[in-house]
Amino acid sequence: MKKWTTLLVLLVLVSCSGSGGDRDEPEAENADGLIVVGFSQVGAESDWRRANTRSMRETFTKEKGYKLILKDAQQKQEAQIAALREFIRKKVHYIVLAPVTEQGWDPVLQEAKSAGIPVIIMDRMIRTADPSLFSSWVGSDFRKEGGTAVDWMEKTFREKDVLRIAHMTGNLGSSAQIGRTEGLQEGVDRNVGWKILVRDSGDFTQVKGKEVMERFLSEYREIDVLYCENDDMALGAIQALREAHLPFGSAGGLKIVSFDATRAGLEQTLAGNIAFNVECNPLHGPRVENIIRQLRAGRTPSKIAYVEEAAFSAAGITREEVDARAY
Ligand code: GZL
Ligand code: ZN
Repeated sequence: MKKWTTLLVLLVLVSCSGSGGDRDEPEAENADGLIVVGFSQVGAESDWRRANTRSMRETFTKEKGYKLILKDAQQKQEAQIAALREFIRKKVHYIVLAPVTEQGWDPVLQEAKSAGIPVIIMDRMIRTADPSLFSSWVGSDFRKEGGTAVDWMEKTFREKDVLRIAHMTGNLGSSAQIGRTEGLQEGVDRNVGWKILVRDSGDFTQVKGKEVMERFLSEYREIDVLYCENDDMALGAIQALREAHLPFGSAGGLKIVSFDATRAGLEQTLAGNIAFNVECNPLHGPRVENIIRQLRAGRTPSKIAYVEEAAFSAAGITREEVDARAY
């Protein structure tokens, strides 16, 4: 009797170990044949970000053969790294990363590469010594966005000998902040009369934008331009200006330059409260899907793909343009 029992136990053990399949290859398809996309999103800090998330949800639907796993990191890099490790454990087919800041991604991207999972970077950029760690990046040319704003400032304030600028930045270390700040710095280097009175980060949110603007106004009464690196912070600054009963926009006084051109931002531009607004297009879902299609077809997508972006002035924008906006 003893001999048979041992044999039976042995058979059971062998059959169990076999059921795990080949543990180091991504599953070709998951249970219901869907392509599983793990998406690590910065957060939900702004209208822009929420539109960006919507674009991804609308693109990667079950009907189109996808399963989207979305993780919101509340603007914390360590939460994004944990999300990527979870995607690797789950053996997703593709990872999409919208990196909160540019530095510190190589170790976790190396783990994804070792697991054979392609990574697509979207929106902001990463700094890496090893470009093989990601398949493709799609996003904005943030420095060009800054340049567009500065071109408008040079034209608009040509006669002013001195231009006193308050600079509200986004998340420090994010590509959007780095590029838009570089654009302004190039303008300051070119225009001897431009003075940056004060600089602080509003973290791309409306609440922080209001707080920072209140501080700016408590320290400086004579500000000609607020160079504000997204619409949500600009909305906060407008609240602060209203509470301080200070003139701004078409009423004269301080002029606001902003970025994103979200619907709320363009409503303020149409109302004359924001003088100039540089578009930052969040609708990256279809672009990311196009990259995944190329990878699935065995083609090599372009490493870098910038999206075309426009700009709107209070003087030129129309109601039709605002109503036509997709986000
Ligand atoms: C820009 C994006 C920025 C937006 C902000 O592509 O990274 O982050 O300008 C958002 O609104 O928070
Ligand atoms: Zn942009």
